[in-house]
Amino acid sequence: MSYVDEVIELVTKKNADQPEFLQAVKEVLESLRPVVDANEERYRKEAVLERITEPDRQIMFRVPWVDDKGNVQVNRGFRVQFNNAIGPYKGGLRLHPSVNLGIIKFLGFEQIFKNSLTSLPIGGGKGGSDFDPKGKSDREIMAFCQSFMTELCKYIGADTDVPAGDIGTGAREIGFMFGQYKKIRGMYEGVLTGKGLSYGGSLARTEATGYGLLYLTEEMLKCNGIDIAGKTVCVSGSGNVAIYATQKAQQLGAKVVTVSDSTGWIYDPEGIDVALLKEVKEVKRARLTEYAAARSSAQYHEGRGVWSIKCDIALPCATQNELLLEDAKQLVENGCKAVAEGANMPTTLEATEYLQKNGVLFAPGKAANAGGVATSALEMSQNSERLSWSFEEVDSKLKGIMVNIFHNLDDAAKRYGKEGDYVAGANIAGFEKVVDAMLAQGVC
Ligand code: NDP
Ligand code: 2IT
Repeated sequence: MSYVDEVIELVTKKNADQPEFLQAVKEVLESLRPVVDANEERYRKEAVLERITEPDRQIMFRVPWVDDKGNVQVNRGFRVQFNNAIGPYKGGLRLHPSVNLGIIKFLGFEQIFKNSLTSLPIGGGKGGSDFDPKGKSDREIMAFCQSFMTELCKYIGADTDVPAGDIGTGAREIGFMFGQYKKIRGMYEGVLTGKGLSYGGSLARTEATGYGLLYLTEEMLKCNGIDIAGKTVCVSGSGNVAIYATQKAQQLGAKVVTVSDSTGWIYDPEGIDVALLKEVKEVKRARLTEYAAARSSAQYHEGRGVWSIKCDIALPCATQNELLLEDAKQLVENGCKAVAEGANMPTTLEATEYLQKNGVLFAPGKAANAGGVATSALEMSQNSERLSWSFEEVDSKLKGIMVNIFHNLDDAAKRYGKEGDYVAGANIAGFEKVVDAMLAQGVC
């Protein structure tokens, strides 16, 4: 049995109850076959794959907090510190009722390779809680965040592990967590990224994931002879990533005609009104029905359905496994030319394979959404030198990083005879740097 097959079997046995983690591991290891086969003896001897698929540590803790009725609520908190071969652990905190250890492990595992692709010195980690921020008052959010940080602060620090936002964690939550860290540890340091601008945040971090997604997509299209201007785009989600992806797509001359949330979706053939979307989602924290009520060209539909709309480019920006095989078939039938993942693992393995086999350009999340964490690393640099850079400076660095990521993965794919397979390219390019560092540092 090949080394890759052996490790897939081992990881499957050890983590049978974690389907998302297994999905992420299989996708990565399958596409690493050419690299692993070429180095099989050394990698097997050093147990490289066993080590990279097992987190350095997994922290789980109780998060008690008092709701507005005076009742004590208890949630479960997580931080998975996966791999710090190339830098301190770095990755977001997800607050969503679906959160469990397997989901945090899948996200932490992906983060290792994503962070390596940015070319910046950051290792992989992820955390969060099964807390549901929906419908909670600001005071309840603060109570939860303070309790969460009271425990988490024992394990993180500017040079050890630097959390940030993800689903359900935005500027408000980062602010409450930063305040609690400072109070307990007595240290004013860049322990979190995505901070507000008045206390150490970076300009352009809010926009970075969505903007970065479009910078990479534009470069991928350009290298394949396609101009993004004039193209029709379907976006899913309506959170941080979706909003700024929509904004940048429109700045580049494309027309975005859909967005969605967990209850329904909007088809707006005139093009999404970003200012209105921001008002509904960032300010009012309301449902998309409010967007439809305020705009006559918009149609609101219950349930899921954005991938049924004809488009040239699809940008899934909501959550994992939201673009299924049947959606991929529909996109191909409608002439879709490119899919770039703003979310983490939004496309199932079968859907990815179908898109690639049918000639759709496919940019995987670990490359396409790396602009968020890359700009977080730029926030860390600014915190270290106690300076803040202008929006233009951060944005131009972000663009350079995204263009560079595309060329690195394109080159890696070509080196292993997999031209145009950007999934393999991203995994190989991300893996090579981490493994080099792991081998140099010995068994640890
Ligand atoms: P937000 O919380 O800002 O927005 C999430 C959006 O996705 C909302 O519209 C939400 O709808 C929808 N959504 C969430 N869960 C589900 C679900 N189970 N089913 C259907 N819709 C859902 O999060 P972000 O925009 O920050 O994150 C979106 C994706 O991008 C995630 O996969 C995240 O891991 C990834 N990502 C985020 C980065 C960042 O910097 N923020 C960086 C890189 C990747 P509703 O409002 O109804 O819940
Ligand atoms: O998935 C991701 O890359 C993020 N949620 C951003 C992580 C970060 O540290 O900025």
